[in-house]
Amino acid sequence: MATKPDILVIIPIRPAQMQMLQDSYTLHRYDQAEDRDAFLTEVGDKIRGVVTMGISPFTEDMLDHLPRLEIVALGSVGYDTIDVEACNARGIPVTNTPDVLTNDVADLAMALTFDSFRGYSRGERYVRQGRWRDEGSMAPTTSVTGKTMGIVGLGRIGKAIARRAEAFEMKVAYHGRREQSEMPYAFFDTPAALAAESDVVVLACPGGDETRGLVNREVLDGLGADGHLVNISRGSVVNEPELLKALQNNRIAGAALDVFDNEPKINEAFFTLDNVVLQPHVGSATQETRGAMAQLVVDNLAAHFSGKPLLTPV
Ligand code: 8YV
Repeated sequence: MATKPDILVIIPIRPAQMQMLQDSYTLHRYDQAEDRDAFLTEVGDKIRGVVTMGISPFTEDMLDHLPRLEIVALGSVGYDTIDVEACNARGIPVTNTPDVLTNDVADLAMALTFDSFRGYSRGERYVRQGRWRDEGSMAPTTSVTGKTMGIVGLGRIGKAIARRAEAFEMKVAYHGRREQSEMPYAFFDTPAALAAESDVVVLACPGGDETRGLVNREVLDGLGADGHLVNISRGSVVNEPELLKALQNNRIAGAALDVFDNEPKINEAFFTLDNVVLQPHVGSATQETRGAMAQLVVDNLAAHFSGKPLLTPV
């Protein structure tokens, strides 16, 4: 019997799919190692595949420890922490999990938009704290109908958000690397110009160096005192100290965030603000979608090790 290929698990996938990996490969649990550097040095020579996600660094230095590596299979759509260029330069393909998470992430973007405008989370706190009983009705909030949503990054997820926004009778505009003239939405060539025209800016672009700090003071001031920011992309896209200042001084109306700098130990200044909605990075976190994402990891590895074309190479 042929020996099972050795796989390094940097971030595990769902239990059912981990079991499938266990059946077909010899797994080396970097995620459970006490001394990770020593572990990498110890097992690196035999590793042929890596399982990880685009929220954990995978660097050229790690590649140097993996001379027989053939494939990196990500359990995420994002790959901003993965040195894809260095992998590809060594002929190592990287796979990710597009499409299967699009609807869930777009749903969260809409839910956050509604929450920021209509104050659902705030309302929930208002009821639980007995304030409805003691103080009477909560102050009216802001309607979503007819407002303009500016989407940064009109990729698969951005387009799914746009379709939902249209169904809620919002106007849609966007900023991205290039204009997509086939799309029926207004294009703005800078995020600040988009923000100035938008009631809510929704971030749906990839993270990484290209978009780092893209939402800066100028963009926040473009949104203005009635504007909202929704982020379902990566914390790195926002200059977080500037966002905090804008929220603290009510220079924007509100923000609804699924992603942050330094997750999960996020800046606790957010905890004290009433004009921000906070979620623990759950855009794709449904049973269905996380299962489908994990299955793509299994299927991409199976395709690779049986000499078939990869399903979803980056
Ligand atoms: C998950 C994500 O948080 O796919 C991504 O890029 O950010 C999310 O779907 C990720 O898979 C880690 O759990």
